[in-house]
Amino acid sequence: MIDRDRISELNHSHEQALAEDVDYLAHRLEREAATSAAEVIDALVEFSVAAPSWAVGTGGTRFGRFPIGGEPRTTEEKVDDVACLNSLTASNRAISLHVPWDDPDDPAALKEYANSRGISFDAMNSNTFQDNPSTTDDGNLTYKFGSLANSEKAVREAAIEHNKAVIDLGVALGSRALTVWLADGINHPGQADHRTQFEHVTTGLQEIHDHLPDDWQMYTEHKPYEPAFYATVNFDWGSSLLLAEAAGPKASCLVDLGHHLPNANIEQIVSRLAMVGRLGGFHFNDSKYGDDDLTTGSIKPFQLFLIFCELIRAGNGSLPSLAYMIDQSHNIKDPLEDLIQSTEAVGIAYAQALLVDRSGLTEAQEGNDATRAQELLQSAFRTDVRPLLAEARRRAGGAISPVDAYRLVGYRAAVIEERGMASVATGL
Ligand SMILES: [Mn+2]
Repeated sequence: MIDRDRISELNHSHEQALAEDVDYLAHRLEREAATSAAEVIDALVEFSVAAPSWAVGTGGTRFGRFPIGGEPRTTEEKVDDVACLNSLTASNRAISLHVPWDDPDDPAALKEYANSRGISFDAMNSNTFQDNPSTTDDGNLTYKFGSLANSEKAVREAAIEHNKAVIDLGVALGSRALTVWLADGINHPGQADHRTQFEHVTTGLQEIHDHLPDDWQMYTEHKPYEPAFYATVNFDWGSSLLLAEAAGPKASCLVDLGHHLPNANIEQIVSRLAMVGRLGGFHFNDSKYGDDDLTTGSIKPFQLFLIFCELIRAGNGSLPSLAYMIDQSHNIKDPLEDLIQSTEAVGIAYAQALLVDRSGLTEAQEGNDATRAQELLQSAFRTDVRPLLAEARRRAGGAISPVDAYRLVGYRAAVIEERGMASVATGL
């Protein structure tokens, strides 16, 4: 964690300019927007997007990995990195674990460790896309041909047991949700039967759902392809919805922004899932071609804005309480800098969506005034709301300029000193 006094010292040189920017924007919004600057700042102070434990290390591609140094060696060190991130952004108050990449021996101690640093545990992620000796009977079973969809009953049972164990671990950590993303699928036409695979997954998810405590949620996360390149069992939002509905009342769909075929209208998918009460949460990232895991908002910021417009629509003017999480893999940048930028992008889209004149938009829609509707959306989207984000961070004890502050405090150099240049995060 970065000392609060050090952050306020770094904020000092930005404070005058920020106050002027916020003042200017407050006057403009009062004149032009449906929401005041004060309301947006309050909403941003409350907002938190979880950071994934696997994104604080350097990700790679199948062509290699270029470690940055000082990468977390343990789950505790991943928590330290997220605590550092949160001390700067004041909006990453939870970490999402991936099991067994993260498999603490003493969950109570880990919970205590994280909570003392202001970090709680977001949705747990079960991993059945690779063989893990602890969950595949020490190598006697393999997920090579799938987990919940596998043709062998013993493998399906091992995958179910693993998910139940992840729930139990999450309970000990204070988490409230399980996210199930499955690599299960088919690489070669004819290799397996589409319907049989889907029925196996449905049965497995029902069993896992029955293991959820009363106050838990389960999220089904779809993805069109990769690592299965011909057919994936849970390949689109329709399959995800069928699985969530079949699994039970605590199941809903998780939308990963990179898990759609090119040009899919993700905001419309969000609208549909929210309409039927099965929208569970998000994995934020951005992409140009496929599951590129690029910095959120770096490629399609307008899409991100339109998604938040649908969320505000679903919440009748405010953001619904869903699981909001970043899911990215960083190959070139310092992972923490990239998470700062992604967190900022999510906040910008949220703030801009709050500015939309919703009653004016409804009026334009009912009058079939497409021009007016576009004016209203563009007016919100073109507003530079960054001063409101900076002000929200400042009020919550974070940094006005978080990337600069991160560099000035020398966090990366300090963790390289402590953890070494060759440290590797578990799971990477
Ligand atoms: Mn994801």
